[in-house]
Amino acid sequence: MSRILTVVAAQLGPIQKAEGRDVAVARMVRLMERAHARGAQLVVFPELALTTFFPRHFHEANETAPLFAAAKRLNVGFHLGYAERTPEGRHFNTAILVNPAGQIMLKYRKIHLPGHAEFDPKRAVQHLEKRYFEVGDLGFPVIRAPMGGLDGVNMGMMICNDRRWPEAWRVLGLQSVELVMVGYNTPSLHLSVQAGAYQNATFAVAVAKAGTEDGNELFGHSIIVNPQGEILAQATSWDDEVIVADCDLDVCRLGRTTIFAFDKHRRPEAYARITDQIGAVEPPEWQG
Ligand code: CDV
Repeated sequence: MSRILTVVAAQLGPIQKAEGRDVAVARMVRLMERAHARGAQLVVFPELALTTFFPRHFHEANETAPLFAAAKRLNVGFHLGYAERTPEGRHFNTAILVNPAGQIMLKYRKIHLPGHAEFDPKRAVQHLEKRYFEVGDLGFPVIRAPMGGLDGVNMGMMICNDRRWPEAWRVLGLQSVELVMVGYNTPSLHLSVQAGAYQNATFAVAVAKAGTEDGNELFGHSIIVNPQGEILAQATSWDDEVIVADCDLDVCRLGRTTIFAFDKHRRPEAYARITDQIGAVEPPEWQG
């Protein structure tokens, strides 16, 4: 029996600094409607989807109400990246997974924050994620929850730069993830999504903010990838666009029970450096 979930990557074109979050949310509602017309059961939006990439302001919950209403009306789940401010005033680069009833089923806070914390006069373009956000404190969680017509789908998330780190994928893989959602604002790179999906026998949907945003090029190329690491669908524009794939989640079992049967083949006793060490060290010199 197959377990098919129809997943849509809802790529967003650029959101300029002057553009209000209400405008971005209205664009996202239209994308959700287009996704629904293509049979979507789960719609995935990019990282920091409500604003231009650099978060100079933080979202208020009520501004996303139209998204929750559209999800209910269309009976689709969605994934949304946004800049979170907690009641205590802490800031995180966050993604949530919401079911059609509007319940938040999973929250993830970005762990790998690229860039720097202070203004760098040598850089033409600043990347101040370390200034604006704290390192995520929720680990890399996976939840098994109903989605589409399926009783249980194992879903996890990462955000943009996280996808470049195999450790992030493996932590999700070790929780039997079947669908990884990745929102990004990036100038480059698919390989890590294809490799991560393959090495952990999971589907992945990687969704871009695309085009020229506040003078900066964003890569686009949103993709949906299968557990063989093959691209099932890819965006072709630099604008708002939906791409769709029917993901048969039972396909994940093939990799998991053969080449990547973790319980049979992993050798954690040889991996200590991964958790004991942060930076690389030099190898010993050959004394021959
Ligand atoms: N939003 C990101 O995390 N972007 C980073 C930077 C380095 C461009 C990335 O890895 O894509």
